Amino acid sequence: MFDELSSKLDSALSKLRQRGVLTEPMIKEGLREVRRVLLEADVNYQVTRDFLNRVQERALGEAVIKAVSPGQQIVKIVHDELANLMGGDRPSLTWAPSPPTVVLVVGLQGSGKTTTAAKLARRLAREGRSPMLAACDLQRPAAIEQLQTLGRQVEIPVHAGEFGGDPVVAAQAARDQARAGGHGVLIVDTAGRLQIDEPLMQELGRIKDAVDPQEILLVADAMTGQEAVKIAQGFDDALGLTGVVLTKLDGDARGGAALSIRGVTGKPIKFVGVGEGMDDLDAADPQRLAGRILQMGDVVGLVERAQLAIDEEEQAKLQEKVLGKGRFTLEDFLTAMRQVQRMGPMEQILKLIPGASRLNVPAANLDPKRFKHVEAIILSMTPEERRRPDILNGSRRLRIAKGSGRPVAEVNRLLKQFKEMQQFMKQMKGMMGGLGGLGGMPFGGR
Ligand SMILES: Nc1nc2c(ncn2[C@@H]2O[C@H](COP(=O)(O)OP(=O)(O)OP(=O)(O)O)[C@@H](O)[C@H]2O)c(=O)[nH]1
Ligand SMILES: [Mg+2]
Repeated sequence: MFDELSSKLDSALSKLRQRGVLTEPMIKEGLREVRRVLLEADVNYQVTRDFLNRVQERALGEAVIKAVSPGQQIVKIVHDELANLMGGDRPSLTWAPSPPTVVLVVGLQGSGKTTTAAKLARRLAREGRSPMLAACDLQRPAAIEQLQTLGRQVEIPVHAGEFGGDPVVAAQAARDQARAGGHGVLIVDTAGRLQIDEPLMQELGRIKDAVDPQEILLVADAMTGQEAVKIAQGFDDALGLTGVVLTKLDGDARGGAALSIRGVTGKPIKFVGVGEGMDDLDAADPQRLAGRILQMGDVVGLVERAQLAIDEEEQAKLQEKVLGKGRFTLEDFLTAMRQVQRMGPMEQILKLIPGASRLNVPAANLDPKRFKHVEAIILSMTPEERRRPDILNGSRRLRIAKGSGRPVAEVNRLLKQFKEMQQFMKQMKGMMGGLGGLGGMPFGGR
């Protein structure tokens, strides 16, 4: 998978990796080579440009980690940004509030729709979703048979429409049957064409209207590179896709489709086909895909650990402040906040904290924008003010408000929250006598 892209990226980046010191011209030179490699792999021009701008910005701006070489740090940045190109987080399917969830599988002829439908059914069966398949490609008798055969192979029931019949009627009947049979998911296989044309889109549009699918997945052949991106755009314009399944990644696909689809269409790759077998469908994990493209897992892991170590150092210092003798200042507050931010989206972190869902934190307070505002306010203070917020009188607050571009009321609110937090920490200190962890960070409830 992506063999050529991998080895070329490797040689482009290994030059950077080998140097002890990296100057700006060296970085730019190295990234120019990365650019060439990406374009050769048929990655969209605009996507490549944005990608390199982000990498360069980070490479020039990021704090140097002493434990690793600058080149290794760049490898990690490239890795992260490759994953970001493909969406960053692992995408999931949307489930209907009342079953069955309908998944419409669409795509051009020979892209792998029927195979993917059966693979997906097997996958979802293993997850306990009790799927059913619907054969709604009624143009060729062989198409119906193919799905029936695959259905038997993966032991999933198939509702087949009648050869030459109306696929809309067949899809509706399949949905009724799935509902009656208590199936959790209905996967609808549809007909393909050689290219996007009006009759196909109209037919798919009618099926969509009739069965109201939660997911419309485009199955696209990764070997076609940029062409797959164009096809995805066409299908999205006509139907509104919820995601893409890239097939034939086991072949010598160059990577262009995988790296461009999300950037150009905004649609996530949800699964990837990696072979003809019924188990050859992987959930598309951008981190893992990035790892496969950039086969430098050792370097990425090394930098991650070094970053983690820095975080741990900071955290130990914080903990000392919170529970030990030190005084918790606004500076520490900022550090803590940045750490929390680095962990990922607030909602996800909250899910990990037992009982946090009951805290009823208003959604607006979890907004990363709010973090930015708090950061701007604290950064507009002098170091003295950050350490001793008591000196912040009215005129100082006004100056900070102007400096940060936030209303005075917000400055006041932050200071009030900070004070509450200091008090809370004092209590904790009393309770815990210096033991235990940092505890819950306040998420800025009013
Ligand atoms: N190597 C490989 N082959 C695949 C993959 N997915 C599908 N194929 C093969 O691609 C060919 C076409 O697959 P189908 O599932 O029949 O494609 P389709 O989109 O349903 O085709 P039509 O119904 O004719 O439009 C078959 O030989 C599949 O085995 C994959 O991920 N890797
Ligand atoms: Mg088919």
